[in-house]
Amino acid sequence: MSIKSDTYAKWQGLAEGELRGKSPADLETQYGELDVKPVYFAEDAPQSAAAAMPGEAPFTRGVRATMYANRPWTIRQYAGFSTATESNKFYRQALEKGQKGLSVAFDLATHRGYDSDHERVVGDVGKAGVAIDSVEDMKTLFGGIPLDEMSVSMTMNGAVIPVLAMFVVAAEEQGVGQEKLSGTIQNDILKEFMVRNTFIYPPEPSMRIIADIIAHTAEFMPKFNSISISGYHMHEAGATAVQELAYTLADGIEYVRAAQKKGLDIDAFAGRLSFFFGIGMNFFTEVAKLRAARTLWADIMRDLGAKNPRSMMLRTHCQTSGVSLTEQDPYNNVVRTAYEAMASVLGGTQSLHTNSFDEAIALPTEFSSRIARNTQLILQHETRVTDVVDPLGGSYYVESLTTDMVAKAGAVIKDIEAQGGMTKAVQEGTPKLEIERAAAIRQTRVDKGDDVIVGVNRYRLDQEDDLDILDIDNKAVRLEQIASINKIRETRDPAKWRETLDKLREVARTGEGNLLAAAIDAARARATLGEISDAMEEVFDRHKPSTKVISGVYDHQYGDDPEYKAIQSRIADFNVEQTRKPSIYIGKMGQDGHDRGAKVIATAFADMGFEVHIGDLFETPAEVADKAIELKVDSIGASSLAAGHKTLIPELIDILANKGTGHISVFAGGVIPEQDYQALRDAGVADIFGPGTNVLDAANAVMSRIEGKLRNEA
Ligand code: MLC
Ligand code: 5AD
Repeated sequence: MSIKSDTYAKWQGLAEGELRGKSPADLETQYGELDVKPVYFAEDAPQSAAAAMPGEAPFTRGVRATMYANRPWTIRQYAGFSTATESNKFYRQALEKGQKGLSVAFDLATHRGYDSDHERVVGDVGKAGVAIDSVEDMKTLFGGIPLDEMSVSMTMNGAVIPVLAMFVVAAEEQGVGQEKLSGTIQNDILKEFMVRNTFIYPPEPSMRIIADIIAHTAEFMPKFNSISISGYHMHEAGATAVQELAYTLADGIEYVRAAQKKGLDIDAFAGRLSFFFGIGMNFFTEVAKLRAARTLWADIMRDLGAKNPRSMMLRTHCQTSGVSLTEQDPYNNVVRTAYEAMASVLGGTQSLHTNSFDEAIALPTEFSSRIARNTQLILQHETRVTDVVDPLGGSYYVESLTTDMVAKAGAVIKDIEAQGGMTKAVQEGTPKLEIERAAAIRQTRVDKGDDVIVGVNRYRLDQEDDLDILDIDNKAVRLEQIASINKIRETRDPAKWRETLDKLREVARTGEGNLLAAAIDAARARATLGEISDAMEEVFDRHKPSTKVISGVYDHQYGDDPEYKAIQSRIADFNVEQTRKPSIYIGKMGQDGHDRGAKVIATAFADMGFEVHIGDLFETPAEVADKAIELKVDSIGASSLAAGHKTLIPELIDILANKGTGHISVFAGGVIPEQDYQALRDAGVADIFGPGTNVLDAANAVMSRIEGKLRNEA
């Protein structure tokens, strides 16, 4: 919104006196789609703000009349690693020390519907979360935790049917009926196709799964939130605040429609839809984003036919931003997280995860998770921000930003709807590309120093201190998991097992009956996660993503920048000398779907002049080696963000050597702890690019290596 009135003109006059030749307009700024002035007045805020009531639709000021004055948000730290036994120990300790709700992180094998003994998950078991193969694991995970009292969130999307089924059966065997379960399942598949990439089935059957879960929970699990419609991962992938807001609510509309199509009355399920947003460093924008989200959702739901005010409430979990945190000078991350937590709370979140300061390096240790949890405890108990409802309500700036975001995101949603809705948009891939464009722009701003990151592109330390990090022995976890899967297979009743899986397959094929209900029976009969998932895959198939890369962002943002021109002409010279471009294969191995980094590198390198081949997600080292050899590339960039690097990258180098193609240089990039650098170098990795690496520096390093190799051969 850009109101430039008499008051503003008067201020401009005063400002000019201080600016010594600069114009007040030079102080205006832009956050993506939002134009921001250096000062706001009453006239910038909408009139309606003056009387807006918390606890009343459209809930701009919060979903409860009393908010934290009556009950603070839930401190809900997302965690999970190694085995169910280890994670259970961690949860119980966290709850003793002030955490209020649980939030389970599963490993990538589980996410993608593979048992721990599957050949495609050798590097992933127990790494980025806890490994769950069966009901027995699930029972261990919640041992000593009364599931009728503790609300449990589970971040699960692809393998949502077996995981929720196993949760229900684990509770049942604890003596807790499903009607008593409170918690949330993420169950948000559209954003998986867009950014998070832990889908299993194609979009259509995936949407049916969601509708089945909404139907089942609405009937049998009234206290359980059937979905957590998530913008967080878009945020992490580089989306602007307006994109995050618009795409998330547009996803929400699709889920409501999918459930309505199943014949459900909107007010029967809408009160249990929940949301999830990422909260980054742009403090006031993030506060306004949550206020705008509530405002928009209430309107959307009314338009979709909701009558009950509860159906119009946007209740949300928030997580502080992982991408805003740095590998360099990592204790700075404590400060960043605290500001982000404050923004989440001033925005009115219902539940919050604060990241640990070692986020950009590894999974949290006991120490770093204690600090993260205490960040929230201090906020709740010491700062007094909980005493007053929506304390920023009425701030000219915040109200104006809120209105602006409602308008901008509202327009994007309208546009998506006019073109056929979000499922269609996701299938066409447009939102994904828009987010990737925003991410690439953001990266160039950081590389050029336009956006300051303390300790990375400014005030960098000469010498970084060592940091203790959590290291998981995934080989040991895998062996342990395989032993327990084998035990289950030996001890279960094979007839019952076969019968329940056949039934599940039939429900999938005919569309009659509920997939979750059928899977609960299969879980009771001790079918494993992989088996339940496979039964559905036989009918639904496995989704094969296609990888598109945008181009031109680096060229556009850098223009005539001398360093950029230098690397471009270095590559152009190579092209003249060798009569071909230097080439790189960007590979993502294992079940790690975090592809923002890989996409940014692919875009940037292509703009600079490399021949870039980007691999499919989820390849094995052997598949990457075969493609790289076939394409005759000079180099491979292996991007790893889920801790599989120590297993997968050495394996890739071995395969290349065994095939007589050891001349292909392998680079590693992503979240790789300093402690692992030597082992990777010993394995033959040419260079390692951690978070915060300047992309131009990386390109120069790759060029040096390629040119060096050619010189040696000559
Ligand atoms: C709350 N209550 C009040 C109140 N405030 N009652 C009276 N006065 C007040 N002021 C009541 C609520 O109505 C509710 O009861 C109960 O207290 C609990 O409060 P809540 O606000 O609903 O909180 P909570 O139970 O914590 O639920 C929050 C939620 C839920 C709705 C956002 O969906 C949730 O917990 N989500 C977490 C999702 C999560 O952890 N995701 C991690 C993703 S990590 P009632 O009866 O109304 O329910 C990830 C990373 C990755 O995705 O990629 O791997
Ligand atoms: N334990 C704790 N936090 C995790 N995250 C991801 N996996 C785990 C885990 N196993 C957090 C990180 C990451 C975000 C997606 O969730 O903050 O950025």
